[in-house]
Amino acid sequence: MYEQAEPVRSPFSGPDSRQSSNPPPQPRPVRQSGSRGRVRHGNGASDKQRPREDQDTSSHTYENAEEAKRYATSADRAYPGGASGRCGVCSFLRARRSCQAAGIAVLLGLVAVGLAPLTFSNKQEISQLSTTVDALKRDLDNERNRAAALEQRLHEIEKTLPSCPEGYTIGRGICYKACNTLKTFSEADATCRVDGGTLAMPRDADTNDFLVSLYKPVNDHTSFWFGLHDQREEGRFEWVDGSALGPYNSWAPKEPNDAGSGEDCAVYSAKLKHKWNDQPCHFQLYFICQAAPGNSCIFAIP
Ligand code: MMA
Ligand code: CA
Repeated sequence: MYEQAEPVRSPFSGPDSRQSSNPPPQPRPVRQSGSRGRVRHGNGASDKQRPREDQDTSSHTYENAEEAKRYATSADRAYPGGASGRCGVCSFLRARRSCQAAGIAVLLGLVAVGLAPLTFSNKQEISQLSTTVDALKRDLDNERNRAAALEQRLHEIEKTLPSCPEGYTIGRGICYKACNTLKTFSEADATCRVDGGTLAMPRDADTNDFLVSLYKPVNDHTSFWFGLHDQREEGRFEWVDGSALGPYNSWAPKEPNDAGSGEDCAVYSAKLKHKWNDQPCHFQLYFICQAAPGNSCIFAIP
């Protein structure tokens, strides 16, 4: 069995109680490589017999201790907690933090310098837009005022213009009225003349469309007389003012056909899709009058 080795003693430690006199204390023995027993030490004879390797090992131990001390000192410097290197580490860390802070400050400064023109530019644009919006608002107000003034002026002018007889509606500068009383063709025309007008004479498509839209609300499933006939000569239609029909007409298909015992007066026919038809003039039907604005007998009476 191995003997228990003596504890390692530092060359700086005090004299061993067992070795209070020379020779000076030796480093602790180490196991011989390949030896079966323990090498005694502590006496000169044994030490002299110690192999060189053992002495080297002892020297290493001493150097290691020195190195450990140096290491400890450097470790103290490198890591906080070490006694002697703490201030150095703190300084290092402070320096690092300062560097980082300085770097961040520089970056922020650069960003601020870069953003400053943009901010300035945006402020300028916002200011310009705000000015434009204000100008547009002023323009809008002015236009509203102008429109209100024009509307007022229009109402004043309308009051001075000749108006249609009561119940008539103006279309293309002429007054028209759809009457829902039953009359023969001649009775109807006579009634219109009381208002200073005649049966309606639609000489163009626009006027025709206007008349259809006028009488439909009065009645859209019957016929309305208007001022066209061929009573003087069969097949030669003329307006009630004696003028010829002209190029425009709105006859329904296969009309005028002078059906039955004769048909010489014209109507708007709901059953023929509001197209023209010729009918016997003695039929009692609704009718449409026309009158010039301000030409009513109502206004003509002193
Ligand atoms: C009725 C009458 C005529 C018209 C035909 C169309 C039967 O007669 O309104 O004037 O031409 O219908 O079918
Ligand atoms: Ca007919």
